[in-house]
Amino acid sequence: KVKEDIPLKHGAHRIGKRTDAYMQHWREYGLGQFIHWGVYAIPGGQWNGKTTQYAAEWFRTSGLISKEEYDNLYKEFNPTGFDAKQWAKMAKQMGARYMIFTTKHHDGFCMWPSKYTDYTIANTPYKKDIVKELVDAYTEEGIDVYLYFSIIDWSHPGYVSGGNINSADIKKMYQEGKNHNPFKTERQAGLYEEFKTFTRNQLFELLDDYPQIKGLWFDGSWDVAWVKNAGWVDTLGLELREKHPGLIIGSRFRSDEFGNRHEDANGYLIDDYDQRYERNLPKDLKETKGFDWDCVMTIPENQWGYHRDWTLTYIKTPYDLIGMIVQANSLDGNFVINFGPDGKGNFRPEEISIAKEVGKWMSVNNEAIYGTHHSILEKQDWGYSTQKDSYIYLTVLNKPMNNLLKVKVPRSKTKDMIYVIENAQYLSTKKVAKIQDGGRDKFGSVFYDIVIPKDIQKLNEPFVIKIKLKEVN
Ligand code: FHN
Repeated sequence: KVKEDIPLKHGAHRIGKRTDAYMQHWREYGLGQFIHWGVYAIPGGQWNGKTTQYAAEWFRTSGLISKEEYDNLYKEFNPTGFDAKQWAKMAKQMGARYMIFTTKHHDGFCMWPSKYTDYTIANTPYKKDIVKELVDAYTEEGIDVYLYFSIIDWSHPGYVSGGNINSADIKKMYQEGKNHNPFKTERQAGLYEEFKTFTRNQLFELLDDYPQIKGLWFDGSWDVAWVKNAGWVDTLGLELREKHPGLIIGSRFRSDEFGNRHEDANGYLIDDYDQRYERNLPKDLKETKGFDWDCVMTIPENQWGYHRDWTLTYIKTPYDLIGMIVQANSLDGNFVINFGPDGKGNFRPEEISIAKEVGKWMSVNNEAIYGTHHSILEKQDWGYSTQKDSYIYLTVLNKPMNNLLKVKVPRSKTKDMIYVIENAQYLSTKKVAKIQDGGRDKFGSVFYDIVIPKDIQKLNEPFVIKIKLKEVN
């Protein structure tokens, strides 16, 4: 028996993927850059000789700095080293095709001169509009810009958290219809109305001021007060889309009326792509449920903003990140690497070198990433495969000890036909790959052994073999 959908007022507005050109373009990015930058970059996780182990962009809550001290940091924000054009060049060289920038993180500090608050870049010694500089510079380099916007805003008197809808007890209470009221007083409830108007104004302001942007990237929408306003948020989303045709918004903006985030009560994706993958990747296509998605990834374990001490956790290597770029694209997602510049506007040397290494690899192998999707090959131990038209890209992350790469090619869906590899070539050397018959299994899959030559054996990095399949009988 087919389960009937629950009628929802504020669930998904579409079943299945967006099919327009804007979203098709989004799907083909492959690689993006995230930048977390704000006044938290000044302390960089340290204050009066003490270091927070926790995420540096949450420093206001670290207990190492008083709220008052933190809220006055902006008076020192003067990133004299900031060069938007250079940042955009670095992103371009890394191979990023979109960029997400924190216009406002949870502390509420605005990197643009918002007219709705004084807590902005305009009132720092730097004065200039950082969002504008970045939007212009990245757009100039052909990199699409998305604006990160935190719903949580600790600087606004009307902002109330009311708890996290992700916590099991709150979610249960909410879903059972028990009145979980996020507001302790009526005055608080009234002030929250002001906060909603303020949030709405700021979002329209961003769309007005930076019309080139392609989308808004929301965060902090797990707050119960926001979730409680699902209907209002839904309308706001529709208004934003009306104002900015093609606007792309992920699943972190709103919930349905039952407090479900990302997927509504019927299992449909809310808004344009799944934003659940933060510091983790789906393991297979089944897990993605066929949704569009991107994954945002930190280089240390969980530091988004600048933290002075990068010895606290493991730091991902360029090859860790390249492996993840390929994994994401092989599962139809985009991969986004986060950077956290310091208080002067400089990227730390480790980030510069990672961007260079990733860029070096991308410049040779980006054909395996841009515009590709999951391939018809099943996941194999040597790495991941992506596909574009009839070409399949095998990205080898685990080189076999015997230098014979066993590739399993599936059975064709056409009766009595099988797939054979028509030709194969290394993307880095452009040389033809030597292929040997590797046998068949009883299900009709064909195996090939690709003989890895000396020059590729010597490589100390992932490599790509581009193969073309042909159906024969
Ligand atoms: O709390 C934030 C965190 O600081 C960071 O901005 C990430 C990026 O996705 N989002 C939140 C945690 O989910």
